[in-house]
Order: sequence, then C-alpha cells, then structure tokens
Amino acid sequence: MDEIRNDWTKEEISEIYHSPVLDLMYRAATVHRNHNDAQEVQVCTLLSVKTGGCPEDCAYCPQAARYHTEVKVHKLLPVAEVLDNAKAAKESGSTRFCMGAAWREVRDNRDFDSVLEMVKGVNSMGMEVCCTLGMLTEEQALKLKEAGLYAYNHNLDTSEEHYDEIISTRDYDDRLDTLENVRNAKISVCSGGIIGMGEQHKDRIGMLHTLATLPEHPESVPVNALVPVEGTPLEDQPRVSVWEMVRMIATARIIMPKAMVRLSAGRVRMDLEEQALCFMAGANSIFAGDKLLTTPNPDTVEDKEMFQVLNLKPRKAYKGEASVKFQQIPSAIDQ
Ligand code: SAM
Ligand code: DTB
Ligand code: SF4
Repeated sequence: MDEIRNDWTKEEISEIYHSPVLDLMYRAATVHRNHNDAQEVQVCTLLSVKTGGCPEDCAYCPQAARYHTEVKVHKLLPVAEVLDNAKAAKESGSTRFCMGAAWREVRDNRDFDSVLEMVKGVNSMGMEVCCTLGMLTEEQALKLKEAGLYAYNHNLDTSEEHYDEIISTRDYDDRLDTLENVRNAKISVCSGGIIGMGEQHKDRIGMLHTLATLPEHPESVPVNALVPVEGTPLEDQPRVSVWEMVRMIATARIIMPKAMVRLSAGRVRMDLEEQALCFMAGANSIFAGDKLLTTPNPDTVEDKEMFQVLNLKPRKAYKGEASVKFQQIPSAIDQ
C-alpha cells in the first residue's frame, strides 16, 4: 500500500506531474483503487448565500465589487430559504451542502449568527455541511464547529509565487493561517485551486506541493478549471485542455491518496468522455445543480445519465475515516 507522505519534494511532484499522461493516469487509477471505492463519486451542492460586492480583487472572480460583471449583488439569504435549498439538494441526491459567501473574512456580527443557524439546520438534515466564507479566526472556526460545521473550503488557488499576479488584497500566509485555524478547530479541510489563470506548470506543482506538505493533507482538494467571466481581468483566458485537468487530478490523487479530489468548476465545458478521464485519473466528487455559485453547471439530468453510463454510484454522507474524526451527530450516519 502506498504510504501517506507529507514530505514530498517539488522535484518528486514535478516528475509525477510530467510523466507520460497515460502512465500517470494508470498510476493514479491504481492508487485510487488501493484507497477508495473507484465507483463512488460524491455529489455536492453549492449555494451562494451572499452574492457579489466583495472588496477583494481575485482576478478570476465575478463577485469582486471592482469588476463590472453581470452578477447581481445580494445580501445574506434568509435562513429558511437556505434550508429549503438544502432540503431540495438532499432530495436530489446530494450528501454535502456547501454555502459560499462573497466575504473577505468573517465578522462577528448578525450575519455570522445567521450562518451559524444555517449550519445547525443543514447538519440536522444529515448532510455534510461545508462553508466557504473567506478568512476565519480560530474563535470563529470553533463557533462554526460547535454549530455542526463538517468542512470548510478555503482554496490556495495557485502557487505562492503566482499568487501576487492573481490577488493583491491578501497574501498566501493569510490563506495558510485560516487553514490552520480550521484544522485546529477539528473541522475537515477543503482546499485546492484553479488552473487556466495563466500560471506555469511549476505553479501548479508548487500549489500541490504546499497542500501535500501541510501537517495533514486536506480531506478534500477541489480542482477548478477557470470559468472566464466577462468583466474580470481573466475574461480572455483560453480554455484548459482536459489533459491538463487530468494531470492535476492524477498528481493530486497520487500524492494525497485518501483525499476527496473534486472535479469542480469548468464541467460545463467538458463532455462526458472528458469527465470520464477525470474520474479515471482519480476525481471522486462533483458539484451538481444547474449553478455553481454564480456561473452555470451541467444539468442534473445530464449528470444522472453520466452516472448511469459510467456505472458510478453516489457516495453516502459521513463516509470514510475522516467522518469518524469530524462527525457531528452519530445519528446522521447512513441516513
Ligand atoms: N469569498 C470566499 C473566498 O474567496 O474564500 C469564498 C467564496 S470563493 C467564490 C470560493 C472559490 O471559488 C475561490 O477560492 C476560487 O477558487 C473559486 N472560484 C471563484 N471564481 C471562480 C472562477 N471564475 N472559476 C473557477 N473557480 C472560481
Ligand atoms: C471550489 O473550489 N469551487 C467551488 C467551491 N469551491 C466553492 C466554487 C466555484 C465557483 C465558480 C465560479 C462561480 O460560480 O461563481
Ligand atoms: Fe471575494 Fe472570494 Fe471572489 Fe475573492 S474569490 S473576490 S474573496 S468572493
């Protein structure tokens, strides 16, 4: 069995990433089968609970206030509306519900209290509840944990070296500090990045290196293909080829064998065969529903067909070793 290592060097990761692509896929598929049920794919749903008007300058993001995009600003949704959405997501087969807010950071105010209510509500439905709300202090992470938060998403997005080209309003260490606060609060960590933002291969390798050499690997690693949005500085970036997604996913799978590797943004521009290559390379989760946060995502009906054609089965909530560590309510198991 491949051992779980946190001492990968950039050279080792580079060698894996640059290996002949079919060998790379074969190795990743083997590692995947050694550690996970390769037929299982987790279906997650995203909901933007607070949209647009964000003070940050992330070059890829349609929700940054300073860019002129078609995103309509919306204040925090009412708790009941969010819970209705979560119920619908559960009924359509999702086992993880992720709430995103276009905030730079969490503030200790009434909106945060409402988010804590949302977390409590979704957790009591037996779904893994995840949030992505920007930077967090350790106290805020503990409050979320207490409310029943299972996972927190906070992406590194790119390498430390390329970071300044993409975001100037916070730095890489801020990102790492939040991940540490999440980890210390015993919340499951979800962190990955985006490809197709003009980065070089060495930046992708650098980002994977940072993730794989954290004291503990993130339990979840989203790999997003940039969705170029009109009005953002990255609006004209060319589409990434599926082989680049395959290299990223396969390398992540080999160096972090037990992580859920999420084929996240960018699926609308991939056909079934391309997505199949990503599952073969070790991806084992998708976001379902016709919208990600603000951009389109494949149709639920098409995704159901894809599961049938590829003989995939949706993974249950709270499954695997991580769930024992992060479980909130034992009665939710097997619901
Ligand atoms: N504001 C919070 C933050 O930045 O941490 C949470 C929401 S933010 C939209 C969550 C993640 O979505 C970002 O870190 C980025 O990786 C991803 N994302 C945003 N816009 C994207 C785009 N156009 N294409 C691909 N991924 C995107
Ligand atoms: C992640 O890595 N990808 C998701 C989730 N984490 C929050 C978000 C993708 C957002 C794509 C752009 C949008 O829809 O606004
Ligand atoms: Fe704001 Fe998050 Fe978008 Fe950056 S990625 S502009 S922090 S919503």
